[in-house]
Amino acid sequence: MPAEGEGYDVVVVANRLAVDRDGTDKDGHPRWKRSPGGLVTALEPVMQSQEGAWVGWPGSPGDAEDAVSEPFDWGGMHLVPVSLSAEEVQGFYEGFSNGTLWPLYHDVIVAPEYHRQWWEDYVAVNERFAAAAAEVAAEGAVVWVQDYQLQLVPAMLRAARPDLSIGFFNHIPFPPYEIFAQLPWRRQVLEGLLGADLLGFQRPGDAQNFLRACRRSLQLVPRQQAVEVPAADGGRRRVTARAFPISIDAAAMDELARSPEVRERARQIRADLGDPDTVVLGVDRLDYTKGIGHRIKAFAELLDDGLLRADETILVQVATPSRERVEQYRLLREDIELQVGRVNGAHGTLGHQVVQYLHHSYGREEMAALFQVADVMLVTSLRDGMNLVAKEYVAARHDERGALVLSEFTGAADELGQALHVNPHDIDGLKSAVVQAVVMGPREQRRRMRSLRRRVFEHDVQRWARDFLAALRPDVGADVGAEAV
Ligand code: GDG
Repeated sequence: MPAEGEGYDVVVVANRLAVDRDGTDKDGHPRWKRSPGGLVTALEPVMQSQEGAWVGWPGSPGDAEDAVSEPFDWGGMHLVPVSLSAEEVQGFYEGFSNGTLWPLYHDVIVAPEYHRQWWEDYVAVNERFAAAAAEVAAEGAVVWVQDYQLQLVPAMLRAARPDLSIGFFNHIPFPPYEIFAQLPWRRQVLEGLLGADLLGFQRPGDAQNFLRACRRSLQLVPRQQAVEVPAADGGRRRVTARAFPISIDAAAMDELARSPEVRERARQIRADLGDPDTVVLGVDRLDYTKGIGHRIKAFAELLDDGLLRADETILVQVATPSRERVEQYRLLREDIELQVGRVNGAHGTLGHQVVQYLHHSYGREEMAALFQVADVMLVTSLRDGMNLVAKEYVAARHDERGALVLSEFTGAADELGQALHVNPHDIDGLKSAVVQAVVMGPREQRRRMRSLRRRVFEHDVQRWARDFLAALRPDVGADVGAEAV
């Protein structure tokens, strides 16, 4: 524990730091830029107003030449890097997090691998994150742990620092017990999570799955979204598990999309695509949970059937490179690229590819422009905690045009009732929804888009952070995004 009167009142613990490395300045010091993504946006105001620290991995192995291991201050936050060796990156991150937990928690779309060495790395790295948080948190601080990579941190932290208020948010689904039960270390994971006071999940069903797992595996009886566990002082402690659906910084996306540069870029993209009647868009990390193959299959069949015309329609698929050192992701890339090649081979003409496949990552401006070009947005995840892309599309459509096709297996489907909901496994149903979206008239687009926008703007990421922190510790929650209220 820090000396009396020292330390930080709010501590976020996440796999990644809030900043990304941006080269080195002329004096050889590391330069940093803010990480993209909603989490940093949502938490920055509370971090700045409340003496906040952020604990996370800087993104390159600790034994790399340019590794950073000393804490530093940046953008009004205190940043605490946690070093991982190259072996730990492999065992903890690529292995246990992305080769075991990710597929297990996404309904075993691919088979999870169970390796005892990966588990040992996961435990060791979670210990390091917990120790770093324990060292910087002030007496009675709030610590908010993020995501499936760090499920053991709550209990480890509580053992070291029973004075803290500990929250945890799971960004991905929590699976039904029948699937979770495969995990050889299921008790340890549940006990790790139960170190928190408040556990946040994307959907109510995820929270229920967690509570059912506690009943089945630990014989704890849930009551009113909570279980009671033994406390260090010999008494009982309540652990609450509830849904707090995450969102985006809707106002920021709206402002970006309205900017003259982005609008001009949207016009240019449409012209570069040959001014087709209909642009259909997909934007995803190249991940097997996102149903990219299902969407291309449906699109290809619509071309085969003559229900879409290759000279009038284009599918733009941005597939952002992701987890490229994990075998399943390499195989997925090969499958998708083969599929794209086949469709273009069958339906393309000289100078015109009907599927524009882009294996790159783009800046936010380009994303906002692409959203405005898209007459139809396709989100066909087989399983997805929330899916922020669906919400970003809505926030970018200030013109109230466009149609969103949305998988019912996303958290976003619970909130976005006016999207066209699909079961991506049902290829015929998916094809019908795409056709319905393509032919949807402007009046219906507007009616649906207005309702979608209302939801996304009222439930933005600032509200998500405020609601969570207010439930964990009302004195802290009141400050989050206060200027936006
Ligand atoms: C996990 C859960 C949950 C993507 N490519 C580029 C780019 N992106 C941005 C998107 C969006 C974010 O990345 C992806 O968020 P998603 O929610 O769609 O999906 P995951 O990465 O799987 O996120 C998910 C989320 O955590 C939050 O809790 O919703 O269910 O799986 O913001 O726009 N951004 C830029 N260039 C790209 O090429 N700038």
